[in-house]
Parts: sequence; C-alpha cells; structure tokens
Amino acid sequence: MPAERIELADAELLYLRHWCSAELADRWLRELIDTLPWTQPQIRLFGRAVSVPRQVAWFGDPEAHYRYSGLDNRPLPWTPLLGAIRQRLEAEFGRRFNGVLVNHYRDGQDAMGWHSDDEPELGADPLVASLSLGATRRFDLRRKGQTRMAHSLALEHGSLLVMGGLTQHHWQHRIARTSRVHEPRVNLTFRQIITSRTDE
Ligand SMILES: O=C(O)CCC(=O)C(=O)O
Ligand SMILES: [Mn+2]
Repeated sequence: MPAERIELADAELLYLRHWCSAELADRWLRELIDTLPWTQPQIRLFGRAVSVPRQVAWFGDPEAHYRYSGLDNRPLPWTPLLGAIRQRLEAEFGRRFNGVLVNHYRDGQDAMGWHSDDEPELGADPLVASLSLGATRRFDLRRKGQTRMAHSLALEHGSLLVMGGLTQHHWQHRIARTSRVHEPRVNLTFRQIITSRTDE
C-alpha cells in the first residue's frame, strides 16, 4: 500500500490514501452514522457551557477512561465493526489500541479547534491512527506556540493518517469549519489509553 510520509520537523506522520476501498468506506460510513449513539457534549468555555461543534462517541476496553474537554468518558463496548477495524490496525502496526474516539462532522459547519492529543493518559509518545470516512476535510498543522499554519493535507474517504513519535509534543492540529462541504464525515482516532489497569 503506498504510504506517504509527511515531512515535518519533530513529527512522524504517515498518510495511507487508500487504506480501505471506497466500497468498504461507504458501507462503514453509513453503518456508523446510522447506528452509533451520538452525543454532543457540552464544554465550559470562558465560564459558559457550549456544545462542541460535532457529534462524538467513545468506545473501548473497560479500563479506557478518557478525559477530554474536562469530561470523564466511560467507554462504550466495542461494536463488531469497530472491533474488526481495531484488529486490522493492531495487526498492521504491531501496537495495541484500547479505545477509539469517533467524531461525526455533519457538514462543513462542524469542526474541531486547534489541539494536540497530548493528554497524560495517552502516554509519552502516543500513536494515534486516524481513519477518515465520507467528505474530504482539510487537516491543518501548526507548531505549538505559533499561529502560522505550517502544513495542510486533505483527509480523503478511506484514508488513514498515523501520528506518532514526537508529533503531539510539538504540533497542534485542527479540522477547520468550511462553507464548501455539505456532506458528512466520520473520523475514528484509535488510541492506547494508559491507566493502572491497562495490561501491557
Ligand atoms: O477529524 C479529524 O481528522 C481529527 C480528529 C482529532 O483530531 C481528534 O479526535 O483528536
Ligand atoms: Mn486530535
């Protein structure tokens, strides 16, 4: 499978454009949108409660509690489809993943702001495997502490972006809002949450 290395200093980024076939990606997109128990959590921003601009669902092994936006998220049990995708990733990369955060961007108005996946429970140099299904969205990267965008790439239907090494220490990423996209997108980020109960 042709893999494209994204050459950025202090980052390890690998883009696999056709990680799964378009037919499979179509089927997975439909199943996930139709069957996952989507929620739209509220976060506190400058003292006000605001809904995140997307729908989310968190799945994983029982120990994989994941805190994001200050919320402690108990994982839902793996569905057969999510479990099967996890198995393929684990076989391919020789790494464990005990949780997956699934984001549903209903159209271009849904987005995710600048952040790094650097929560302590992801460990020192986390490997995050990010599968994109549906509408192509732009993925922006900038160095921590800088406002200038250093790189953008289009995340396509059926593609996998793997972020490893020091990426989360030095870089932030986002999915910007856009008026050009009217179709839904689902993104799945497979992660390994380290807790005292994680068996290595
Ligand atoms: O939707 C994407 O491609 C990015 C998702 C992301 O950054 C995250 O879930 O932490
Ligand atoms: Mn992220």
